[in-house]
Amino acid sequence: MGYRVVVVGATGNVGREMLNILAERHFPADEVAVLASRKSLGTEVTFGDTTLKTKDLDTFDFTGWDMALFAVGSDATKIYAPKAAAAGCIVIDNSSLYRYDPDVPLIVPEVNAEAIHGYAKKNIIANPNCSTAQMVVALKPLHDRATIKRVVVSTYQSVSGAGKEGIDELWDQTKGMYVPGQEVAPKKFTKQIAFNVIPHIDVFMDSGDTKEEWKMIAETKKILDPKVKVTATCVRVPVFVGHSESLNIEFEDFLDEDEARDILREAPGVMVIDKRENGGYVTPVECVGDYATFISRIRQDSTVENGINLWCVSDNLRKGAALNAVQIAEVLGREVLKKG
Ligand code: 11C
Repeated sequence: MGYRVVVVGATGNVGREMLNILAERHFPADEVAVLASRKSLGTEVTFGDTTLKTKDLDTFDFTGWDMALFAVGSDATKIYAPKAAAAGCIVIDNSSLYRYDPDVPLIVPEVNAEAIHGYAKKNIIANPNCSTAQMVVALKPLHDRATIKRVVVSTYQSVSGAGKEGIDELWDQTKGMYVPGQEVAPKKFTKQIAFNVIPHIDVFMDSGDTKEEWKMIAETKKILDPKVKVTATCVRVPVFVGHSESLNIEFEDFLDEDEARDILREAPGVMVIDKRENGGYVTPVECVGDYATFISRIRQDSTVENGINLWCVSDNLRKGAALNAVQIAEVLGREVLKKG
């Protein structure tokens, strides 16, 4: 016997990827329900070889369903996730609403799968921010070997992190640059994104950090180790899919660059492509549709006692969102629900 699975927000970019990945990985689902808001009601979405018609999130009864993968914003999550959880359906939530709640585990399966057992307090499990997910996959095996003290991360985040409106704005603005009179003014982003970069993602906090930067700090502490210090600068770049990160990592113990490369080669969820030659590294367009967190440019940082620099790229809609949520569902099935 398999699972009865709900995908909430099934018509969005992340919801569609969740369905693709559930099918690709042959998730043992006996039944899948796809839910959407009233305005997308009846829209058909693809699940493997079949087509499913969306049902109304507002009236759906979660009773008897094993798990619900939520890919809607925090406002809708606030209304419907507690409803699902109260009906006994375990919520795997992609929004930021529950991530910092001490009674909700925040899981990246390659890093802290064992924390899943904390789900029972609220029947909710949180999925991290995309930029955090790929970073902690890269950091975990290195932390286990040499204990990370501090990470300086600069991100190069694709417009799909800002949803369909972000993708459309980059596309329309880029085309508009070539057609006099059809220039597209910034709307989703605060400045022109075509042929530009913007050092601002999410709202500003009192500290001067943006919320995106704050999330990377808070989530890394919760998932990996509260003792690890992180400082981040998050930047939006004119790339459709795939977040990139430059990481400068300082360790307690010395870690040689060759050993770091060997450790990462063996690490779950990681693919090392690191040749010191033209093109011997991964760029975001090459990671689209893949599961891995790609690591390149691994090298010693000789300006500190125990430092390593590296470059980390991943599909933000997959490892950063839908894939991680499905991996959590797999752990939940294997370690907790144990059906079949
Ligand atoms: C971005 N990282 O690239 C954001 C998107 O907290 O789940 C995901 C926001 C989140 O804009």
